[in-house]
Amino acid sequence: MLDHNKINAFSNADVQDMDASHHLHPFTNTKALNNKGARIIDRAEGVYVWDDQGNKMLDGMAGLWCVNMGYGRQELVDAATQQMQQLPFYNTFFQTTHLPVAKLAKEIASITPKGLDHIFFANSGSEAIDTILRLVRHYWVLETKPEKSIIISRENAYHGSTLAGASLGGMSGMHKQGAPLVPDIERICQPYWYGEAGDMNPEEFGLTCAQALEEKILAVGANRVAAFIAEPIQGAGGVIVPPSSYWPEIQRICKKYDILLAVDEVICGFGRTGGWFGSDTFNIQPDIISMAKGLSSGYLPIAAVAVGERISQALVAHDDDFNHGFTYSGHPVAAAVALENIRLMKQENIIHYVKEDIGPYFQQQLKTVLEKHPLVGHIEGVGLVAGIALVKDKESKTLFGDDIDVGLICRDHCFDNGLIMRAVGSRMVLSPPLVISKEEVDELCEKARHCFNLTLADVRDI
Ligand code: PXG
Repeated sequence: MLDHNKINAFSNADVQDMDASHHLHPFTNTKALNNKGARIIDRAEGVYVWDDQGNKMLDGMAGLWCVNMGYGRQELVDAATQQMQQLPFYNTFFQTTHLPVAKLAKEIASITPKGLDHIFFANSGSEAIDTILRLVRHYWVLETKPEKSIIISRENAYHGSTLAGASLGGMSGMHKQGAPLVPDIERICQPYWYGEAGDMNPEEFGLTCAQALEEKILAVGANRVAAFIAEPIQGAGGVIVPPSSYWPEIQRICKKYDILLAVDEVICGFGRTGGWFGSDTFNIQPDIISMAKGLSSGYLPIAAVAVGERISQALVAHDDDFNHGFTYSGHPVAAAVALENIRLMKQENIIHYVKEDIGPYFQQQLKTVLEKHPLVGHIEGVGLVAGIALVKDKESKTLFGDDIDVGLICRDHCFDNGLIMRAVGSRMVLSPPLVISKEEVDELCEKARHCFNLTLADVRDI
């Protein structure tokens, strides 16, 4: 075998040079990165990753919200190897199928919320979101209501980076690039209680934010609205957990106006919140959901859309093609890995572990160790996902000014001190592998406390 991926055949500078000369990184200021040189990640095991200098880091982000079953799972490697030997690829376009994809569709249908029994495969969360957009609009055409083409989403939502994903998302930085966006998309406010509720209590605020959907539907006309799309908990937006009044009201409004409810489970799916899906945790009954990331624990790219009866029946009843799909829709190797990943999740009782054991412990330890810290304004989370608001003044909830990027300062201290945490503006977010132990949670919290101290020392006098 070639040793082209053995890091010791290359110096750190060799890799950084190749990278700076030829690799365009996603969501990255290329100039700034190339001046500094990328950090080179070399290997991983359990909840830890190592860089090429031998520095060990606790991965509080599970890669990028995805390595749910942890690194180094030989079972997943074996599943990929065996499938590659037997059938490395065959398409599913022209009336063919194969065992891994058929089995995986059945398996996913058995764990998705009630009625979501038909599965369309894609390779990334963004492709799954594109699929949802095309499918819900197509559905209303089949229902002879083609004027129902508007999709309502939310400010500060993240639904991926393809044109449909960027358009549906509520990230202004993304809207500025590559426009014009997909038409017929409207947005409402996010249910960010800590940051945006003023004097309202969480329940009042949750209702108010949900009722913004009703106002928007009435403003554009219910006869024009195809669907509402939202993440159960906003992930990349900073881990925003909606008040408990929010989702029931959204559900009521969608029913009342006959609007499809699309739930983006790319982060919340596969155990993150202590249920198979965020929809289970929040008791949502969606018409259609997207999933990716935790489906294969990130070992291979695979994503899916689970379609409820209403849409699937319309598709089946309609004697024509749905003109959509990807070369690698239902890739056999990715499907085999996803199947093995779900088997492992069941064997290790991971949903129960997150819901009843490690999730509550994680949330409680974050509060015990970090809540009193002078930088910490608020901690929110469910299961194994959490967002921590860093503030200049706890009492008044005052944020740092634009001249201080407290999140990035904190993130860099974390990296330098053996902890990977992501910064979303001034919010620090955590989403560790679901297999994390209590000792590892303790280590994570202690490291975070240490890094918050270092951050405080940096920003106190500015
Ligand atoms: N929906 C949601 C809710 C996501 O979180 C996507 C769709 C798109 O998935 P793909 O596989 O196309 O990336 C995502 C992805 C971050 C970050 O910095 C988050 C995501 C992706 C990249 C970075 O937090 N989420």
